[in-house]
Amino acid sequence: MTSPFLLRAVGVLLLVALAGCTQRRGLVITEWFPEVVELYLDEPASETLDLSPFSIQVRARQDLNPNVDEPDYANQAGLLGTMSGGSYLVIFEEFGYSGPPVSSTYTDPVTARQVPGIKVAEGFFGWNLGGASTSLRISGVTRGPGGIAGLFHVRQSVDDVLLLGGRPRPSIGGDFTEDTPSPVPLPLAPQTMGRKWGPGGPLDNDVESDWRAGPRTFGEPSR
Ligand SMILES: [Ca+2]
Ligand SMILES: [Ca+2]
Ligand SMILES: [Ca+2]
Repeated sequence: MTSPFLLRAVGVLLLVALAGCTQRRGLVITEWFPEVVELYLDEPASETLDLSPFSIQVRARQDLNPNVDEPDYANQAGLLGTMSGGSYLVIFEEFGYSGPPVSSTYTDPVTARQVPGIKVAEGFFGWNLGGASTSLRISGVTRGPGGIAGLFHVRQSVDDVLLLGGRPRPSIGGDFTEDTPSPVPLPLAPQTMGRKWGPGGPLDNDVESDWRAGPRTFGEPSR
C-alpha cells in the first residue's frame, strides 16, 4: 500500500521537475531592416545553441485596399543550424527565391560584410503589404525525453519580441511593452533599427525604448 506521504513527495518532485527545469537561452533579435533580421546569442563564447527547436514568427499589417479591412499577414519559419555565444545570424529574404528556409551566407549589399544566415523566400517578412507595421517573435521550447529521464531533463527555451512601425501592431504574444509615447521612428535606408548595446551586451528590457534607428551593423554590435 502506497503511503500518502510518498504520494505527496512524488507530487512535489513532479512539480519541481515541471516548473524548475526550463532554461531561457540568450537568443535575441538585435537588428531589423524590412527584409533582414539579425539574431545574436547573448551568452559566453563557450556556449552553443542548436536552433532547430525554435522558429521565427511574423505578423504584418496588410493595407493594400484602403476601402477594405484586410487580415494581418502571418508567416513563420523554423530556425536552422547552431550558434555559439557572442555570434550573429541573419535571416534574410532573397529576391526571386521561393523555396524553404535554408542555411546560407548573408552578404550585406551596403557594407559587403558577410554573416552566417538563413535565407527565406522573397516576401517572407510581408513588408510590402501597405501596412508599415510588423511584429516579430523568435520562440520555442525543446522537447525532453520521456519517462523518469524527462523529470531531470533541462528544457531550453527562447523568446524575444520586436514590434515596429505604426500602432497598433499585430498581436504576436510574448513580452514587449510600448513604453515610448509614440512609435520609435523607422530607419531611413541605409540605416537600420538596432537594439541599443550596453557594456554587458544588447539591452533586453522587453521595451520599445531598447530600440533606435542607427548605423547599419549586420554581423556586429549596434553603434
Ligand atoms: Ca485596407
Ligand atoms: Ca525581449
Ligand atoms: Ca547589428
